[in-house]
Amino acid sequence: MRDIEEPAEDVTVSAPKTWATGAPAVAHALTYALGQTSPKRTALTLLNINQARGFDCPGCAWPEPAPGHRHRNEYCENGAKHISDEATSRRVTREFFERHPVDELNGRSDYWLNQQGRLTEPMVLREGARHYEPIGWDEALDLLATELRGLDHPDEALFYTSGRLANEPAFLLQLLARAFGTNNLPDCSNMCHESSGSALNETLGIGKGSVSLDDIYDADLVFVVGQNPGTNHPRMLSALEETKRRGGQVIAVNPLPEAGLLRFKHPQKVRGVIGRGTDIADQFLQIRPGGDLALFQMLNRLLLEAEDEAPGTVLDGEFIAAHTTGFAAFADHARRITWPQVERATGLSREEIEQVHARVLRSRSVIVCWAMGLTQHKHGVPTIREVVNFLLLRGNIGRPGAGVCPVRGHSNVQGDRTMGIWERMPQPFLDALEAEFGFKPPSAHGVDSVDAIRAMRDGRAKVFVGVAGNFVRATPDSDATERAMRNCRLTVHISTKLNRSHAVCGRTALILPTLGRSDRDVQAGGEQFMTVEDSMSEIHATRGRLAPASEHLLSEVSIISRLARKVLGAQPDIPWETFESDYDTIRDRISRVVPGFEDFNARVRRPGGFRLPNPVNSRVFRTPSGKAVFTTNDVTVLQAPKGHLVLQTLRSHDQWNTIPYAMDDRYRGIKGGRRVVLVNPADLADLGIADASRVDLVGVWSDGVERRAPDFRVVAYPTSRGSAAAYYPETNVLVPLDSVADISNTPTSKSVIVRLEPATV
Ligand SMILES: Nc1nc2c(c(=O)[nH]1)N[C@H]1C(S)=C(S)[C@@H](COP(=O)(O)OP(=O)(O)OC[C@H]3O[C@@H](n4cnc5c(=O)[nH]c(N)nc54)[C@H](O)[C@@H]3O)O[C@H]1N2
Ligand SMILES: Nc1nc2c(c(=O)[nH]1)N[C@H]1C(S)=C(S)[C@@H](COP(=O)(O)OP(=O)(O)OC[C@H]3O[C@@H](n4cnc5c(=O)[nH]c(N)nc54)[C@H](O)[C@@H]3O)O[C@H]1N2
Ligand SMILES: [Mo]
Repeated sequence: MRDIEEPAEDVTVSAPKTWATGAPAVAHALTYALGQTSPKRTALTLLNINQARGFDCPGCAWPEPAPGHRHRNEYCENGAKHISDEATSRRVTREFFERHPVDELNGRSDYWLNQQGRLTEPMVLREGARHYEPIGWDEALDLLATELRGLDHPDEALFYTSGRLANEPAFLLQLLARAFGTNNLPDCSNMCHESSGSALNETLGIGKGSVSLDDIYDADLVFVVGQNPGTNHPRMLSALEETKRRGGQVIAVNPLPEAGLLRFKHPQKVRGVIGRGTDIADQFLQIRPGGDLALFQMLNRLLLEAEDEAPGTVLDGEFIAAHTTGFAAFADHARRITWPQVERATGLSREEIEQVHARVLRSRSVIVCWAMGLTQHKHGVPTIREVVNFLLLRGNIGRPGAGVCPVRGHSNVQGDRTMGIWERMPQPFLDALEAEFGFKPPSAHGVDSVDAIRAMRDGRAKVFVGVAGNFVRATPDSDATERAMRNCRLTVHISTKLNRSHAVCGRTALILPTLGRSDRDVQAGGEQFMTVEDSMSEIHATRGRLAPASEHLLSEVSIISRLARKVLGAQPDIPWETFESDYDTIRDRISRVVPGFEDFNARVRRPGGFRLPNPVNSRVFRTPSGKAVFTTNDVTVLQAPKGHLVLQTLRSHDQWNTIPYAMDDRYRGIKGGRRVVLVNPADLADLGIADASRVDLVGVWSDGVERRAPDFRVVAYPTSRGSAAAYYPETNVLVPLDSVADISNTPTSKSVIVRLEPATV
């Protein structure tokens, strides 16, 4: 295979697309797959995605239809690219590390590092060395165990995970951390749906979505807010197409006219490939960033006023009286929101919002879906609380076709939380661990991702262990984070592919290569499978089918189990060796610790698996009052100072989180480069900046530190006034570490105040 070259930035721009998917998407996926591996391996890989006896697509957490209702190709263009990226035939060998010293790797792009292929054997970077060198598994794990045991306090260790981890290794990792004595389990969710968890736990008593796929199909009205499904959850478009076919409507709320929100051509149906496709959004609200709280509060005021006019016909009075608290204070507050406030916060007209209100009145059942456009703002938690208020008013919780739908990102990010990957797991979970394993887990909360960076920066954390993920690129304030990582005594990454976190490391560093989702996993007890939980609480098995990328790889379960034996010894008495050889024995333990997993091994073997109960769907709310909670939330108007813009950092069509797969963003009409900033033409005119000119993005934040992302090409683009958009992770350098969402501590990646300066390079 030819050498990988650093991609050149040579941007061309055409008009954004008004529809998503269809035949070109299938072709794009196949081209990427065939660039990574052979046609045979491509076929074997793609045909096993999301089949009942295959593996779960790691592309996103959108659920699969019930077995029997799946397409032979139940995956999307981007899922296929993602899995081909893992199934690549390219390999990173010890010779590679001999050729490339760490300081060189450090200067390489995320794209180039990822394109080198799968990691093949454990490597160590010894203190003062310039190159990673091979190390045996035993020695590598001894090195890590010795460092962990030598710490003054278990809280000096950090165990980061990303939502790629399946349930079994996730359960073992939190067990290891807690038996070792720390709750320091930061995860990618801290930067993702933490605001959803915070808001939903407080108001509904459970931090998860309540709807199923059938609910989506049956809803009269679905809101898609702060989400770009055409790129990030393409299979969601098939579900919305079904909603429309059954007579439902869709309202999209977004600063950008994203292709998938407008029109959709189903790639696996004839009418999708050759026809015009389905119009998805019946109404598109081009909102200003951060305006959603004001929008939903005004919708709530309008509902309250409609009820005044026709008492007993608009609100679900019975539901409110029987199942909620806080209504009076909420209503009093919501009634006071004014049109000028809402128009300023949202940039929407009164007429548009009244039109939405009319649709809401006509709809018996309503669902609100959302993703990063709501969660990654300073007021992300109050915004989602206001969404809950909106649904509670008409009893749109706990009945068919209605409910909350935070659309998760990583394929098992929700499952990891269920398994105990959380720095603040509630006491009943810790008690259940104690009862099952006979040790007392620490009860003091651990650190989340942002606090983990602070802890490393301040020398309070000394050993960083990352299982999956790419911590230094996923986190905010890249310069500060890189300094923090370098401040560690030891950094360790359990990974499938090379990324920048391997190059920006502690004084000593380990790379521990592991099996991916698509790799066959054979242990002493025979061939193993693992399990995952999707965005709608469905639990099912995932089985790799491909020959592993190298004979030296260990599964995540093996690595964690072997490490645990070295770190913990025989105390407490946990059968790590048995766990490693037979994953059923892990599931037995899970079934006794985690509610809803009774009879886990039997139920997960049924085709399609099973769904975890969500008490909200029986209108049981596990809040302190036992009722759903109405809240009062103050409206924020997000406005950049004169001469500045509100920048959101988002994903292109050709990337998977921190990893670009190619330099294009097809639906937005961008080709050949990632250093672009999308700005409304009227704002460009106001700022006196020409389309296609080159600028630096300069962050403005109260600490006075200048944060600069150099050399971006300006693209005049129909984004809402006053806002701009550019890709993550190139722009993470602009997100201040201390700029976080209230309550959830999530970095405010969707509202970074910047100005554009002529490029300095
Ligand atoms: N192909 C692919 N699939 C993925 C991923 C990937 O990188 N690539 N990542 C996975 C992960 S981990 C996640 S979390 C999800 C992310 O899925 P998304 O949340 O769809 O991802 P983003 O690209 O961050 O897009 C945010 C969307 O919110 C809009 N937005 C920004 N600010 C606001 C606002 O204030 N209000 C409103 N209403 N909208 C706003 C943006 O214009 C954009 O359309 O996707 C998952 N799936
Ligand atoms: N500015 C800005 N920052 C953001 C966001 C944003 O929108 N804007 N989004 C945030 C969000 S939503 C998220 S979820 C985080 C994502 O943060 P992370 O989850 O930390 O990042 P990923 O890019 O998904 O991690 C990719 C790496 O995971 C490893 N990997 C892949 N598959 C496997 C596997 O099966 N096993 C193991 N052990 N390793 C594997 C590979 O080595 C790969 O290089 O980023 C956050 N950061
Ligand atoms: Mo995410």
